[in-house]
Amino acid sequence: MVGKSLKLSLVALSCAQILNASAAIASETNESDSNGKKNVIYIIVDDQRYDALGFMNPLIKTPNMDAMAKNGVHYKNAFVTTSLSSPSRASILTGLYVHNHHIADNNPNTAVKNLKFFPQELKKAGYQTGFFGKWHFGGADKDAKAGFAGFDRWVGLLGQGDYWPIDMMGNPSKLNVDGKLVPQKGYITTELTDYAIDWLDSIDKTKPFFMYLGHKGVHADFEASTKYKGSMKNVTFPVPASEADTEENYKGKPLWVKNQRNSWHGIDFPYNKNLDIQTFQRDYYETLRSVDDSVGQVRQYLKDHNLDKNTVVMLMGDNGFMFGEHGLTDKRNAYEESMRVPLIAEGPGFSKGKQVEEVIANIDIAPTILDIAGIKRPDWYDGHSFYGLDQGKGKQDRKDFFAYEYFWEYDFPYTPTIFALRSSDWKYIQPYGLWDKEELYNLKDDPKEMHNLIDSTDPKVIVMKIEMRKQLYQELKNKDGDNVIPYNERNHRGQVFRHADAPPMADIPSEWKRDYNPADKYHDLFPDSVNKKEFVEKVTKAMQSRDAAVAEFIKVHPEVQ
Ligand SMILES: [Ca+2]
Repeated sequence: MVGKSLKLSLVALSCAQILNASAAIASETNESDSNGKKNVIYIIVDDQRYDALGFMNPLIKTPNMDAMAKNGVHYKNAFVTTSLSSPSRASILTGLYVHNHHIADNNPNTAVKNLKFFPQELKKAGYQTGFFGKWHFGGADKDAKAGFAGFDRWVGLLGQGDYWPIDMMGNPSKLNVDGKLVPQKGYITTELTDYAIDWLDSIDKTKPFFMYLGHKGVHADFEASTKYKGSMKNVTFPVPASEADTEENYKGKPLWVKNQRNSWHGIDFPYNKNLDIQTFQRDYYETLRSVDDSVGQVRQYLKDHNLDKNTVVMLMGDNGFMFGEHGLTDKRNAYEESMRVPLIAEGPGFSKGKQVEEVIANIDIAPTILDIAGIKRPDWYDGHSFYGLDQGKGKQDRKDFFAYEYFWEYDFPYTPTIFALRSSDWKYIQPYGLWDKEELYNLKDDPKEMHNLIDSTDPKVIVMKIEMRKQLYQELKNKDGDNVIPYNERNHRGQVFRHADAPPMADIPSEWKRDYNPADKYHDLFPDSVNKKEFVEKVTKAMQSRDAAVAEFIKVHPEVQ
């Protein structure tokens, strides 16, 4: 088995990173936590992509999230190990990869009953615990009541919930409040915040608390509050260079990527609508502004009640979101805009105004929050704490890579099962179960993933490919040491519609095209290596002379019948 770090200088820490870390140790002092246990507020925003932050994108406004980053730590390289609500949220609450918690998609799943959630550990340690908003995995949100998953107080959406108090069937929307269905009264982001602040007001301030605030915003279809509707009408967003349907953009890309353009989650037929992606983005960022207001209200409450010095506030997206990159919308795939999320933390133990470069994943949230609460990391966790990492602490316990896994859904059949390994500088992607291309990107040189290096003949790149494939396979083993693919019962055809004026499907890659009896027909059945070309030439030559050798053998050994 390969060790904690990919054994190549290509992924080693740069000198600049080491210097930054040393400077951090020298200059930072923690705020006092002498008042006892620290409180934690974890805010999870639905589908917030990594750069949906005002300080990263000057076209948008998130002043309260920006203030958090200024007062805390911004983890620049934060990711989810599966870019889909249910699996990602299950990973956040259990500290496990999907292949260990088994919540593979958004459908109901009885596996949810056997999982151990980190708030249960907080509860045991004397924390008051409150859940507000979107749970959305395993189907548990309908039956949940106070006590479920370690939460004393439960105010949950049913499924995805609704922005306004009318559901998609035209009926009144309901919230699950401690096991009772209660009518939703107003705009969901505001209402959830009110419930959360009422709870903060009601709890015993002499005891520690943990609050999980899971917003519906900013999930599609985006519906901004009346306060912000139309507030971005004059904004024009840049179009990603990878969006155009050009030969250059799809050179080296898997066939499924081009084929997904004309689908529910593709730029040519998004949600089967004639959708203007500029308007779509404006709606997204207008909707995000109410979420940002919510962050502001929570932070203000902490300040007003003198709780800010002893309360960690952490903000994260549950997955990224694509606005046309590679011709795609939505999420699920392993490209950066899909799997990368915002992550900011402020409060006791976190530096002020610092950026962390190290790779962090959603499986690290549970051990980190337990660490903040002074609780030992459960030994079954896949993730590791990043508390103190901004000051150089705990680096030895962390890997500089993680596995990405997405399991094919019959609902949205154009995105295949995808396995990937993301290190600090490189990404290897493998589609599973279909005849298509692998991908390898040097993210340092190619952050937008435009140049697939999988067929590179550079020996260093070949070694990287081999190493990353091996490491990925190791990382995807479950607790029993098996590589297993989970799946759910199928009950419908899925979103298969394509627009009638479909452009042609992706062509077979030119490097795969051959005439009859190609000399290298066994090339791709031999393991890859730096010397593979010479090896295959030798083997091919030997195999070509095989028939003559057999004829010679028969001639020399007439006695063999
Ligand atoms: Ca989501």
